[in-house]
Amino acid sequence: MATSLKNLNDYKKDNFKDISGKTIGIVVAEWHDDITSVLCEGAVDTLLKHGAKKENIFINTVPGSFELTLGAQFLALQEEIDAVICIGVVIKGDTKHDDYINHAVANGLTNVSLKFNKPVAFGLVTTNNLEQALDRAGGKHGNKGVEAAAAVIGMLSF
Ligand code: DLZ
Repeated sequence: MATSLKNLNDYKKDNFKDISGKTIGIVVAEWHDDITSVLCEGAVDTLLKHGAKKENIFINTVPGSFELTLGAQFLALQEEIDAVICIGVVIKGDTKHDDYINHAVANGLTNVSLKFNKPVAFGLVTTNNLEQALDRAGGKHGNKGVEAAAAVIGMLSF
């Protein structure tokens, strides 16, 4: 978790196994795409850094974060996909839309992961304002896309 003391990019990599043969799907929400694109870059860079092959990474977009769950399911049901990373940004507004979306995505991705027995990373940045989102997309709290990719590598190494 990002706090004033902890950067999202601090992750344990001692137990990471070779992922050069793994195929990973990424689902990216188009809402706040200036931010989700940076998160996606962080995820891809991290996968490559730990041995994934570029040709084994498949990026798909969905309209908004609410659609991440179905996007993840479309990918997870493909036999060749070993893990899925979902990326989105939901910023609090005047209404409770963020609550509904965030809970739906958290529950939905948990279900997809358990249904298909594959790692599905929750790379959803859920913030009170734009600044907090930018802080977590290459800003002072690192890049949550990096953290999501690290989570997937960790689970593929389980
Ligand atoms: C409708 C909506 C709103 C208000 N805010 C966001 C947001 O901050 N981040 C995001 O990824 N998506 C948002 N959406 C779109 C919903 O996720 C979804 O795409 C639409 O409700 C259509 O199902």
